[in-house]
Amino acid sequence: MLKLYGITQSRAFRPRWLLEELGLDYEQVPLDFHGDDLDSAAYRALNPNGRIPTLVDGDLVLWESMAINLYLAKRYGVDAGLWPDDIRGEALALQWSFWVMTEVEHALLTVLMHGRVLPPEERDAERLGRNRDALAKPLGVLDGALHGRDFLAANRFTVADLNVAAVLSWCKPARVALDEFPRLGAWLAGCLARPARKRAQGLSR
Ligand SMILES: N[C@@H](CCC(=O)N[C@@H](CS)C(=O)NCC(=O)O)C(=O)O
Repeated sequence: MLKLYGITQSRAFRPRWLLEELGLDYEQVPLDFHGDDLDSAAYRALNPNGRIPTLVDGDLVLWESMAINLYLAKRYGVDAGLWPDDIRGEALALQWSFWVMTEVEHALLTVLMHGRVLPPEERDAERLGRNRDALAKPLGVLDGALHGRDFLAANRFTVADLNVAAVLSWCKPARVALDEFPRLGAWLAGCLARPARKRAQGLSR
């Protein structure tokens, strides 16, 4: 059986959402990034980075949330339509997955940490403002890409949408308003409304 290491309140949410979309049998091993769960020799043998998530599928051990999802979608998601049908769609799935990690993730996580998560005395208003401002450009790029299309890599929801939406799901807790990006806002709401996303996060609605 597939094994996913990492609590859902971490980047392990990304593969967990996809596993729910795929309807596969999997075991989640809820290692936490708080405390010393990730320091054990047994876990470091799987993931020498000491980070979550890690996926184990038979003798394949994979880390990096986007790589895990691209693998799962290609290996198990063709029939479900989660992997694009042609090389053009595959290229777009790679593009958007790399893009969200390099152009969005760091700034959005910084806004989340310095706006909401860190204790008030550890928050840095300058970093918060700078990273909030830095988000305007990539969010505008995504909004523009959704002009005249409903999905990122095919004419249906695929792993490209899931990977980008999973990162952008931090917008709400980070209080990043999307009013200026109406197409992005509507697309994101549609992605996050999927039953598999709610199951992955244990939400009923
Ligand atoms: N690029 C990695 C990042 C993984 C990562 O940083 N995970 C966090 C939890 S969300 C973690 O394990 N932090 C523990 C630490 O940094 O010590 C991915 O997307 O999988």
